[in-house]
Amino acid sequence: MITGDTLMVKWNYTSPLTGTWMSYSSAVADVNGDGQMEIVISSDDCNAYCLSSSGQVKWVQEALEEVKSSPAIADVDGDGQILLFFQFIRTN
Ligand SMILES: [Ca+2]
Ligand SMILES: [Ca+2]
Repeated sequence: MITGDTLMVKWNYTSPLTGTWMSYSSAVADVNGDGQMEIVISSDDCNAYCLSSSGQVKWVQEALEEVKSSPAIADVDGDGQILLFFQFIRTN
């Protein structure tokens, strides 16, 4: 995360499985409806990560396949519940 005013790195997060940077753009939204924004990150380590605004892991979702896209987040049917969309590449 980089501050908007000084462009200083505030914190960063690397895959705990590979130790590498996440390859795709992140998405920012209040995914659990608590009024605080979360950062959702796709990873080619076969997981999706949800981080707090301070960089703490809130959840990790195993994807079984490499996640090959940035997440999209929206309430696509207008019921107040948002959905997270990821694109995977099946290797077999
Ligand atoms: Ca939230
Ligand atoms: Ca919905």
